[in-house]
Amino acid sequence: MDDLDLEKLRVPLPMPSYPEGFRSGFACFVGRPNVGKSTLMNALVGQKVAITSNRPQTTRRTVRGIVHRDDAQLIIVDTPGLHKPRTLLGERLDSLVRSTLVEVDVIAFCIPAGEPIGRGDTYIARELAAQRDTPVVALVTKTDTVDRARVSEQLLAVSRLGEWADIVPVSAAAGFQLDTVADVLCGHLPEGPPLYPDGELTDEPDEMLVAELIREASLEGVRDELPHSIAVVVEEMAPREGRDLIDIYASLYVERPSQKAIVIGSKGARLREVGSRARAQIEALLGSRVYLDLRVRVAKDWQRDPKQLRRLGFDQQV
Ligand SMILES: Nc1nc2c(ncn2[C@@H]2O[C@H](COP(=O)(O)OP(=O)(O)OP(=O)(O)O)[C@@H](O)[C@H]2O)c(=O)[nH]1
Ligand SMILES: [Mg+2]
Repeated sequence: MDDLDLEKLRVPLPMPSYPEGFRSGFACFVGRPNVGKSTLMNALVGQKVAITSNRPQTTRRTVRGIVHRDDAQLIIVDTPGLHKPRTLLGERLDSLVRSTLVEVDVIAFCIPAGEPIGRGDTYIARELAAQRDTPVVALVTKTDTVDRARVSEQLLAVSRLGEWADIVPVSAAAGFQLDTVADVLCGHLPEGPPLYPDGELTDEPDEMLVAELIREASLEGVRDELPHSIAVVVEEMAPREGRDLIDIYASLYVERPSQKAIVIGSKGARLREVGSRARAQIEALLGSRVYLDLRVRVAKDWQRDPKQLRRLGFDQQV
């Protein structure tokens, strides 16, 4: 997983010029699973840099998305949803979020408009109150799912939950208040030059984006615990000689043989569907035709096994 040292990234690029008063820096999105953090980051960036799904715990790594403006460069660090960890993977994700919080200029705490504030939110609010040096902005997300009265109620409830630098209602789906969110977050960044080249929307390597797109495709239609059990690794990715085609060899890991059967489906039908959904997304991302070889493998109980976690790339983050 990510080697998270944002300080290393604070090296200014040799930019020819940037306007006086230009701001740049990092905002971290935190909140319970499934509250719309990744969807909101994608909407602000203007491109899908993180996968999303209606399954909790979709995001498992910190993903950086970059918002370019005339007056600022805002680097959003999307994090895995915080919840009570039940596995070693869960614990690692939890500590990943904690280590991210101390490195950013502003924290955005996401709470959905349509759900009552629960124990999970209270727990996170308490954690954030301990980050005394970093301003926290509360974002009430998914406002399109409820009526205006409910949004007002939720704004009030959130204001009682802690001390916030600002509270902003927003809907990524409806494009409501996206500029306001960006304005508010940029207002908390220090003055300084851009940290990423113009137009760069993420610093995720292509292999990682591809693996995530395959995982996203595989989440559709699976139930219960299975989404948690799926991990994807791109083993090899290279342009085929003399052809406008990229060959991608990827492995989709599950934890048990019974899950393997589910993912593959009757006569391989499900796996073929996942492959073609993923391929369409990957071709759009890479701007090239793609041959995707997708194998399903079992890595027994990988979420609880330190060795397997390392193999699947979840070790460098703590
Ligand atoms: N109606 C509506 N749905 C939204 C909005 N934002 C996100 N969603 C949906 O909510 C679900 C969760 O979105 P994600 O962005 O994956 O949530 P997350 O907070 O990143 O979840 P984790 O990565 O699991 O922590 C998805 O099905 C999204 O399509 C919104 O503004 N309006
Ligand atoms: Mg997410």
